[in-house]
Amino acid sequence: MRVRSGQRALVRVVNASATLEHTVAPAGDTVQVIALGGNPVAASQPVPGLRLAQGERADAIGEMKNPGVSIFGETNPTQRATGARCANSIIIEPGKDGNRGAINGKSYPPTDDILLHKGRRNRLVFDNHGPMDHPVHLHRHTFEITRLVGERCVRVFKDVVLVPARTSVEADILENNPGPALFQCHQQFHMDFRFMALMHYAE
Ligand SMILES: [Cu+2]
Repeated sequence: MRVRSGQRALVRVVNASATLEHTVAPAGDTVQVIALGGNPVAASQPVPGLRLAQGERADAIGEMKNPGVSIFGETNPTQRATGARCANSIIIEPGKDGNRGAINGKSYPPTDDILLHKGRRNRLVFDNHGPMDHPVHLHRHTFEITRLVGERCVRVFKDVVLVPARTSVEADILENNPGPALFQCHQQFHMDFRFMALMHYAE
C-alpha cells in the first residue's frame, strides 16, 4: 500500500487457508480491529497485527505513521517464503573448494538464478550462515531495507547492504529495470572467488 503520514486505511482480511493460521501485520504501524466475522466489536484497541485462524475474518483500520510504501503481510518468515507473500530466501554460506561464498549452495557459475516477480514488490531475505560479513549489491536496483539484524526498518533505501556474519537482513525490491542483473558481494576478494549470481524477472 502506498500511504501518506496520518492516512487511515481500512483492511478486510479473510484467512482463506483450509489448513494454516496466519498472522498478518502492517510494517511498523498498528491496526484497530473494528469487526470480527462481520460483527462490530464493542471495545476496539490498537494491536500490532491480526492472528487469524482458518476461515476467520477481521476488519481493521490502520493509522499510517510511516509514510511511503507499507507492506501488510504475513509475519512468519517460513510462511512468507512459501507464498504468503512474494519472498526469495538467499542463503549465504562459505563456498566449497576455496571459494569465498555460495548463494543457496552454489558458487558462480553455476548458481541458480534469483527470480523476481513482475509488477510486485519482492522481498529478499539474506540469511548469512557464514563467519564473514558480506556487503551485498544488486546492480541497477534499489533495496528498501525492511529488517536489519532483527530490527524493523522503514524508508531506508540503499543499493549496498551489509549482511553481518551469522545474521540476516530483509529487503524489498521493486522490479522496475528489466533484464538480467548481477547480484554480488561488494568485497572484491569475495566476488573474485565467485560470490555472485544473476537475477532475472519471472514472467
Ligand atoms: Cu562477501
